[in-house]
Parts: sequence; C-alpha cells; structure tokens
Amino acid sequence: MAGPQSLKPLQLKNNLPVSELAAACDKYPKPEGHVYSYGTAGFRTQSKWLESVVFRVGVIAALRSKRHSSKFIGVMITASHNPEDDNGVKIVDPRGEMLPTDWEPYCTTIANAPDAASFLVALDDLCSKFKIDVSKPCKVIYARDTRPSGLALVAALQLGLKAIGCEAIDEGIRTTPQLHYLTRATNTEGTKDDYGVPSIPGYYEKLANAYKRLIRRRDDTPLVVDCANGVGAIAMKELLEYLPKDFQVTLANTDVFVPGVLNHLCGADFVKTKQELPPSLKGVLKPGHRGCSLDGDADRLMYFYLDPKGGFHMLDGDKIAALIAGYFVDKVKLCGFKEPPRVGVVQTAYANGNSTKYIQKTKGLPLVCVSTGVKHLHHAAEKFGIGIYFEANGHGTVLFSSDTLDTIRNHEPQTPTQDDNTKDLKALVDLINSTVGDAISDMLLVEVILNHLRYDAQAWDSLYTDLPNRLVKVLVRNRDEFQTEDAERRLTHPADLQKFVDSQVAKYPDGRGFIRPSGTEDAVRVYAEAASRFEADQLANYLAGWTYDFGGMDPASRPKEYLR
Ligand code: NG1
Ligand code: ZN
Repeated sequence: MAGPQSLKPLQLKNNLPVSELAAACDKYPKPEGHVYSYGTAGFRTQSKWLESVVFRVGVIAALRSKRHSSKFIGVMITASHNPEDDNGVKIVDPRGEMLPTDWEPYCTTIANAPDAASFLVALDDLCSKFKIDVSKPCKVIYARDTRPSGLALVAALQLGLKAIGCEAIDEGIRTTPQLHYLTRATNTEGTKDDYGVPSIPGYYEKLANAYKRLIRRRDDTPLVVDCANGVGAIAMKELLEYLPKDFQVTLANTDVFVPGVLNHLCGADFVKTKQELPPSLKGVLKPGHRGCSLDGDADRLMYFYLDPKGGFHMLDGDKIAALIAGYFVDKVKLCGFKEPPRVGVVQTAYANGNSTKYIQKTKGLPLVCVSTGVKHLHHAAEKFGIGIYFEANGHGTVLFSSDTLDTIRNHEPQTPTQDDNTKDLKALVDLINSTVGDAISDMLLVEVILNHLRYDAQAWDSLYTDLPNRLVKVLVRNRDEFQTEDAERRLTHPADLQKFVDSQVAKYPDGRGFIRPSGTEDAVRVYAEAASRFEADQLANYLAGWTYDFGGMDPASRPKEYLR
C-alpha cells in the first residue's frame, strides 16, 4: 500500500492536496482484482465492493464542482430497482443532468487505480485534461436511498470530500429525483432560471401547488401506490401532507427498514419484467382502481389496473409517453401561440412497436429513437420545444426548451379558452421535474391528465394495444463481442447473428427483434415482439438460443427454453 512517504517522487502538474488525499485513499483500499466501470447508472455493483469507489467519487465530484465555477455537484448513492445488497453511486451535474460522457472513462480509471500513487496520477490527468483550477472552492450535495449499506458508503464519500476540502450538504435519505431537483434549485436560486426553493419542503410545495392549480373536481376512483419498500414510501407520505385531502391514495409496500424487502416481488421493475400484479396488492387493488409502482429510488413509474374479470393490464412507460404526448400537443394548440413550440417524443428500441405507430401515425408527432440510457434520451429531447422522453421501463420526463419557456411566459391569450390553457401549461411546467425522470412528479402528471381527459385506466389503455413482447437476459462469454448500430437496433458484430435475426424476424407478422449488450449488467439482452404472445415468445427464444451459442457458451448447457 502506498503511504504518503512513498509519494515523494510523484511529479504532479496540478496542486492537489497530495498528503490528505493519499492518507484518505489508504483508508479505503481498492479491492484487488475488482474492475469498475462508470456506465449508464454510474458505478453499480454489490455494496461490499463500493467503499473505495464512493470515496473516490467524492473527490471527482469536488473536482467537477471546481470545473463548474464552484457550483454544487450532486452525488446520489442508490442501486435503484436492483437487489437490496447492491448499491451504486452517480454524479449529478449543476442543472440536474447526468455527468457528460467524456468524464466517464476518467471516472473509470480513477476508480480502478490500484493504490494511492496511481489514484493521484489519475486525478492529476483529469485536472489537466479538463483544465481544472484546483485552487477554486468546491461544493457537493449528496443523498442516499434506504439501502442498509448506504450509511457506510456515505462515510466513505465524506472522507473523500474532506480530503479535498469540499463544502458539503448531506440531504440524508432522499429519492434520486429529489437530489436532482435540489442540485438544480440550489444552483439557480435567485437567478432568472430559478428552479424552486432549494429544500425538500420547497420540492413538495412546488409539485403540490402545481397539482392544485391543475386538478378539476376529482372522481372517487382511488389510486394504489406500490412504493417498492423504498425511499418513495417516505417521499409519498411526506408529499401527502401538501396535497388536498381528497387525493385518495392507498400506499402499499412501505416497509422501508425491514431487511430484504426492497424491490422484492414489488416495484416498477417487477411489474415491467413479470407483467403481473405484485402479490402484495392482491385484494388491495380492486377492478376499476388505478395502481402504480415506483422503483427503489422513485425515478421509474408503472401504472396498471384490473379489468372487471380481474385480468391484469400494465400501462408502461410507452403508454405514459403516449398519454402525455397526445395531451401536450392538444394543449399547445389550445393556447393559440403565434409560433407554437414543437412537441416531440424520444424513445429507445425497447418501445412497443404500436406505441411508436400511435405517436407517429395517429398523433402525427415527430419521434426519434436513441440508444438505451437516460443521457441519450435527455439530450435528444432537448432538441424539441417540448420534448417528451420515456423508456418502456417507466423512466422519463418532459423537457421545455428555454425558448418555449419564454414563449409561454410572454404569451398574451386572446380568448378565455386560450387563457385557461396557458395557465394550465404554466402549472404543468412547475408540476414536471425536468431534471430527470421522477416517479412521483410523473404520477401527479398522469393523474392530472386522466382527470382533464376524464379517462379511467381502461380508456387510457385503449389508445393502442401493446404488441406482445418478451425480453430475455442471455449470459455470454464476453458481452463486448456484441456491437451495435442504428440506436442499438442492429448488430455489427457478430454479423452472422444479425443475418439470422433478419431472417427470423421476417417470418413473423408484426415481428421485430434485436440483440444488444447491457450497459449495466454482464449480459446480453434479447428483445422480440410479434402479433401474438406465442410468436413473441418463440421469436425471443430463437434469438436467445442463437445469442447463447454465438456468445461462446457451451451448447450443451443452453437453457431448455432457448430454441435453435
Ligand atoms: P441496460 O442494462 O443497458 O439494458 C438498463 C435498462 C435501461 C436503463 C438502465 C439504467 C432495460 C432493457 N434496460 O439498461 O432502460 O434504465 O438500465 O438503469 O430496461
Ligand atoms: Zn430507479
């Protein structure tokens, strides 16, 4: 292990607090043989491997703040919908966005540095590459979800922040979107881009006030919210204090501090992957009621309902996007703008084919497909006046360009209808957490839209019918052998596997299928959809079987449901 003494020969170009950083680094030695990578979800792995990484992320976040004129940088400790024993850490930029991609490889190198000396060299490289003035002050704001490992990881983070002399705000246990909100609100306070009061009560007040301005007389249909036994349960309880008393809601799966139950048989990821009702909601959700599930850090949302016969129906991120997009395009028309903002939708290849058709053909809206990962969706949505982005798994939000915000602010309505709708649009801007997908803000938005359109869950569901689909996770020798193009919809390698995909897909009516390496797990994902359940399953299983064999696995151990 390299102690401060062994660092003397180090020739660094930047004036980093070498001895403080080296001493702190030695307290959190990097586990030998473990390789980390900063991906779509930041660093994410089993919590027992994460202390050295979180310590180093503290230092990186502080340097990012120095790079950004000493603005607050956010750090969120969460593993979202993943198992309770996992954890993760992600850096949030000053306006609440994700860390830019060009920093990712530096984060990876810094996390993998085997000892204090190489850690310092890697930090020095980062400072030189991005011309960071190390003498500047730095500020970080951080939070964690309810995972038991969070506390020890916060201690590691704090040591990193202390070692580099960073001012820090500990926000305690918060949802991921709350931390994004706080980061942006803190940085914009008192400016023309003021995002709201930079506090948790400020967040609830902003959402609740916007909701009250929007909601008309509510029907009596109750909403059941599955909180995944995570931090969303805390936030939902707190939010209810700010909402009108007639907001009828039943909170389920709120066992925040019971070990082992986080995301277990509940939550947005369970609903999306199993396409069934969380068992804990049996008897709680009645036919005709609306239900929704948050995930473990409350940035994903899934709706669902039971038909009169008790059949389960899921309303996923695509259905949410379709509802929101249709609503916004009509709302914008009713405002009577001279130059209406351009409403558009961003999806990934996982979007159901019929949702794409509905948005493009039925609603006539521009739509782009991008690679998986929030940063891709977010950036593409910024190109629209009003950009709606959602992943099928329920992560998404609506972005308003600064021109659009000016248009709305300066608009002079000519009729009472235009006036009412412009007021609604202003309230919608406040209701939506544009920094990142926010399950709670999205839920209020869906509730408002259903209320305005007088839709029940079934009416919403009937906007289009989902094509049956299947997602399969296939283990392979090395997922890097799988490379894609065209927003991950086609493989460039192995090329012969893509030829097989093309020939299979062509055999199925409404067939679509693609294979891509996961960005967050050591696996390859296979997706297929087709006109019937049987065909979607069969197509997915063929593609999975071929992926397994092309992935260098032993055909003798191929799972029996995979086909060849
Ligand atoms: P990967 O593991 O790259 O498929 C998953 C989700 C993404 C996104 C990220 C980040 C699917 C198929 N993929 O990515 O949509 O949410 O995790 O958490 O749901
Ligand atoms: Zn999440």
